[in-house]
Amino acid sequence: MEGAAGSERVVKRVCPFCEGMCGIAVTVVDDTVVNIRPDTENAWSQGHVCPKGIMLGEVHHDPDRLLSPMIRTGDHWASVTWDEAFAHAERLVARVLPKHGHGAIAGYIGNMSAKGFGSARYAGRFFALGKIPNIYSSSLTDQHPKNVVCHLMYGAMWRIPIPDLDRTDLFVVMGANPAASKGSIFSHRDVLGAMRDLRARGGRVVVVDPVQTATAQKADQWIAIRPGTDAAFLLAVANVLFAENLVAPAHLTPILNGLEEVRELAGRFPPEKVEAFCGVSAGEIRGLALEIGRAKRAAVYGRIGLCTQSFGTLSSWLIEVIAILTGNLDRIGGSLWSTQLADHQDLTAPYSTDIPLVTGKSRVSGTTAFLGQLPIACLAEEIDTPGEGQLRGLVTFGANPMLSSPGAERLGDAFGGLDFMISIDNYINETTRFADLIFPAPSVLEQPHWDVYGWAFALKSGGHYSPTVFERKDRPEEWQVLTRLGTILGGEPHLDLDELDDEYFAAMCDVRGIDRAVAFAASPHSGPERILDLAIRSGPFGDRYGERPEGLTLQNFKDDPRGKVVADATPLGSSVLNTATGKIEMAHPHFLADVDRLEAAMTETPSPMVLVSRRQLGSLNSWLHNVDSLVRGKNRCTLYIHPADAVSAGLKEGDFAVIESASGAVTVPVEVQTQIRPGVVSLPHGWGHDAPGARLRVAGSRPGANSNLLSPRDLRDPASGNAVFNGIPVRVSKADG
Ligand SMILES: Nc1nc2c(c(=O)[nH]1)N[C@H]1C(S)=C(S)[C@@H](COP(=O)(O)OP(=O)(O)OC[C@H]3O[C@@H](n4cnc5c(=O)[nH]c(N)nc54)[C@H](O)[C@@H]3O)O[C@H]1N2
Ligand SMILES: Nc1nc2c(c(=O)[nH]1)N[C@H]1C(S)=C(S)[C@@H](COP(=O)(O)OP(=O)(O)OC[C@H]3O[C@@H](n4cnc5c(=O)[nH]c(N)nc54)[C@H](O)[C@@H]3O)O[C@H]1N2
Ligand code: SF4
Ligand SMILES: [Mo]
Repeated sequence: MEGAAGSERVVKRVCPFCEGMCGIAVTVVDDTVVNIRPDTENAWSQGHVCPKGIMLGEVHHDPDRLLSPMIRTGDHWASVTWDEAFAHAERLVARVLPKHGHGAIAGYIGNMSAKGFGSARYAGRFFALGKIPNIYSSSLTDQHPKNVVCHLMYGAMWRIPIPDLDRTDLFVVMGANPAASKGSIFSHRDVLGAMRDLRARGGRVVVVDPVQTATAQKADQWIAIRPGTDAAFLLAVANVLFAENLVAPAHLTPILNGLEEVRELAGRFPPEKVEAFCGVSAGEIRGLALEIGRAKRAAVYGRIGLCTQSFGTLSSWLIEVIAILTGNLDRIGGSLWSTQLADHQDLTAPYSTDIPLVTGKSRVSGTTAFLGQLPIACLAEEIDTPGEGQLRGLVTFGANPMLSSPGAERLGDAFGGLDFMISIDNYINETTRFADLIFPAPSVLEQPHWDVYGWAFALKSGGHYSPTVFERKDRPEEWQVLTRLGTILGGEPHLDLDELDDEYFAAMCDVRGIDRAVAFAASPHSGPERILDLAIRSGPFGDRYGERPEGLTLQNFKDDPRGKVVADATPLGSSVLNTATGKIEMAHPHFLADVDRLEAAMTETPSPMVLVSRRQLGSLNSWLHNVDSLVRGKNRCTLYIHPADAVSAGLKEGDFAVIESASGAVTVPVEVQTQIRPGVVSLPHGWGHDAPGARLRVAGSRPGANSNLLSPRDLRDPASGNAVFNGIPVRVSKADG
């Protein structure tokens, strides 16, 4: 586990930043990380790694990273003790709670709240203890359309099918770039390597993307679709499948509702009708449809480019429809559901499975909340619009909405007007600079790790326990911080934390049908370790606390730093389904009702220039730009533009361009690229680190521009409320001077 040579030790663990779940070996001398290398012995990743995992030491040692709680008075920040911080939190909450109640408090959970050992297991607990009724999250800038789709079709919003890349014959990638992102809602140790293996065994890879990404460059075919038109494209694919008698739901037939409705709908979308809209010839659409229909096994995968567009729900729905029509859903080599070794969802997720699709309307604009959450764009207006129910207090948690969401300007003003704002974060950044109080989260190396979301979207059942590299005796553990802060927000600051945790654990034992007394007796630890142990032991491969002696416990993973992969995913049949009928609802009226909007869009004159987003290997949304080795070298916050468009705009490589949309303008250098569809430009998100008051010295010295200043607040997918970052109409011109 740990080898010692003098003061040197090597700790094997996993990088938590993305679903790659790479094993790394961290060499530490005294209190300093001197080297990180890929762990070739890791049972899952087998030595795969990217530049971010190797830089975990720099992230940990970043001098701007917060080590103690911070209180803001005006522009001044003071570092305080934990006791002072909790006392201050009580004072802050008292500004709102007695007079306005919990309805005036909101939470905003971001991407990083899901990646910590404590936070992944206590985020739901925190908001429950805090009695916070208004929860906003980065889900509504991400996969919410998929949640809506799986909720309606399968009765379970997190039962999202995953492409079985290792066993397929045809892999179709739409709106995803695993070469940069490493796969999303699709955990794989090495997507590009698996694409290479697929092609070597005679299979094919097709990428549908307005940009010929590094993934598309490794594919057999690139289809340069016009942004925001995938729903029409996929309806035309379905049209051809029906027309050519390639529809064969096979094993799904007995559990399928809605085939006739889908047949009728697809009949209205022959390839010839959509080719101009999609910017893809009818021949190319037909060719792909025939290929999908005739392939023995095909996996069609759609991700962020499909979710964060105007037709996010329709396109995400149609990805499922194509899999069902061709019998590829729940089939080896098609798309499968995962079987987790340590499923936490019923234990800790802030989402309930028994939730209606529509959960309310917003106070100010009457916007629909789907599955418990309002669009992010509603947050600013709910804060800055006076009246009964106005939001006056906010907690942000592992989130940087000032860079990651639309409408940053109004959001910043709104944050400035709150009665209190508390953040849990590692930095004073573009968002947390507005907080009155920041609780520092532990660094990756200051806590154990067991990936929750990675394994949830993996087609292998496995697990890996990462030990803490640097023990921190001077601060409470993160779950304790969350529990304590939760009680303060809940108006019950004097509750006993250990008792609360025992209560929480006992309730989880009940969920899993485990005898409480047995579980308590077998669990020396408390907090997240105890929950993880329960998840493993009561899971499909667990020992059920001794009932199945050959089964697994957390200790088995602590004893083996390589981790374990114990099974490949297999079809799960109707056991996954939780719909009222017990069947797959392929043609839910919620989807069909949105088709008119698509048909209307097809008659509109397209914008001559639209913007899409892109990810970069060295970034993680907005927050790794303070690591010098990840941002050194040439400016990465550039606009990709096609040579023909560059000529029209009078731009050449390296010139600065002004990009304007209905909501704002940014200025960045251009990179002239043949690998992009004419009429489309691409910007990375997560830049724009020039906010006054942020304490990010490296990022601030190479700020880039915030691409979301170009994302209009009112542009969203109305069927899910999800934000739109792709297909935004823009104008590009040469910057003065
Ligand atoms: N234009 C455009 N915008 C996008 C996207 C896009 O493709 N294009 N993608 C969207 C997507 S998919 C997402 S998920 C969102 C992400 O949106 P956010 O979650 O709002 O953004 P992040 O940059 O991931 O912010 C992570 C925050 O967590 C903090 N942090 C880092 N480590 C920890 C930790 O251990 N604990 C805690 N508590 N905090 C920590 C960081 O300092 C940072 O403030 O962005 C969305 N925005
Ligand atoms: N290095 C790195 N890795 C990350 C992240 C990161 O910021 N950096 N973020 C993580 C997060 S939070 C997420 S959610 C995942 C996302 O992971 P991915 O889904 O793989 O996201 P992207 O790499 O942004 O790829 C989106 C692709 O969609 C294309 N696209 C845009 N509009 C359209 C459209 O209308 N139709 C089609 N067909 N394509 C379109 C874009 O050109 C782009 O190539 O990545 C995760 N991994
Ligand atoms: S960021 Fe993802 S791909 Fe990179 S090392 Fe970490 S887990 Fe692996
Ligand atoms: Mo995301």
